[in-house]
Amino acid sequence: MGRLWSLLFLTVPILGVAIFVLAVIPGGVFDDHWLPVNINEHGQIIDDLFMFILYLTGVIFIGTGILLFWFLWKYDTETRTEPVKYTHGSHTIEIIWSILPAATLLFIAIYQMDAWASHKMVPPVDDHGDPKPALLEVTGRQFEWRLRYAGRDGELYTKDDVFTVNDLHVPVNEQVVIVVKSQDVLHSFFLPNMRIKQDLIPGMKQKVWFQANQIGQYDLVCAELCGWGHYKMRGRLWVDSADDFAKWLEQAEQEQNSTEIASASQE
Ligand SMILES: [Cu+2]
Repeated sequence: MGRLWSLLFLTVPILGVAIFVLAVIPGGVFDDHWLPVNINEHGQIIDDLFMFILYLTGVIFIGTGILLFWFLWKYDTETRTEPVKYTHGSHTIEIIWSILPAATLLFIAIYQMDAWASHKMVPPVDDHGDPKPALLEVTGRQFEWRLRYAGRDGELYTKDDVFTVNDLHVPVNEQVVIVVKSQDVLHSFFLPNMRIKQDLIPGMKQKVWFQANQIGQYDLVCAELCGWGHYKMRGRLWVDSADDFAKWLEQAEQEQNSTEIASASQE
């Protein structure tokens, strides 16, 4: 009976590894269920980091899985009747298993510095080397995304700003900078296809940036449990051609102006 348990334990690493293998084979059974398609010019560095950590932890997982099984199998109580011997352990092995993980974590910390810099530290610049102005501001609030576009003058927080809700439009093949903030509680601005995820902290303005390289409609979701309606805090990301984007913004502006006129004439 004891050995049956060790076999049962073995199925966990075997199943785990099988899913790993299926998931990383391009065009495989789980190919579409692993990472969503990357449409950010600068997204590959995140995927590479992810896969590197996946392979590394995968190897360690297989090793410890096999070790666990081997101990269970070898020291089965039904076949081994001699009493347990206690030992004070091995100083050398303890040193090795402390240094190895420390060195591995240090290596990952150094290895990921470029990815961190490109996504969090070095915002895009314009032709003159100045920081590129933000195209829009996104405000997370329970339970929707409020968007404020810079409008015609290309400057945020001016009279011609255009307001929308949940439908985030951006032009393709262009560096886009977005100011993100929260109005109430912790939210997380998540564009899975852009490999962008930024926690929003009330009272703090932050910037995210990306360059979409594929036209289409994608997800904009909140990745922080922010209240009862968290599940429906879902927007859409539209990557448009430059022309379509300009048309859409103009239309949004017209709609905004006509409702303003309508509400003003009712007063
Ligand atoms: Cu939220």
